[in-house]
Amino acid sequence: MADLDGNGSNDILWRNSSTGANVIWQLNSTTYSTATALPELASANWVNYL
Ligand SMILES: [Ca+2]
Repeated sequence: MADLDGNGSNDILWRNSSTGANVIWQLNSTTYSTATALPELASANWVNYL
């Protein structure tokens, strides 16, 4: 996991490898806070290492 928005709590990045869709779950401590959808990447071959 990684703190993607810099608020001090780790966030979870989800990726759908078949559609290229990306979603961030922002966590407040260990509690789900906000889901943020990111623009889809054209290629489903991208991989993240977070
Ligand atoms: Ca965060």
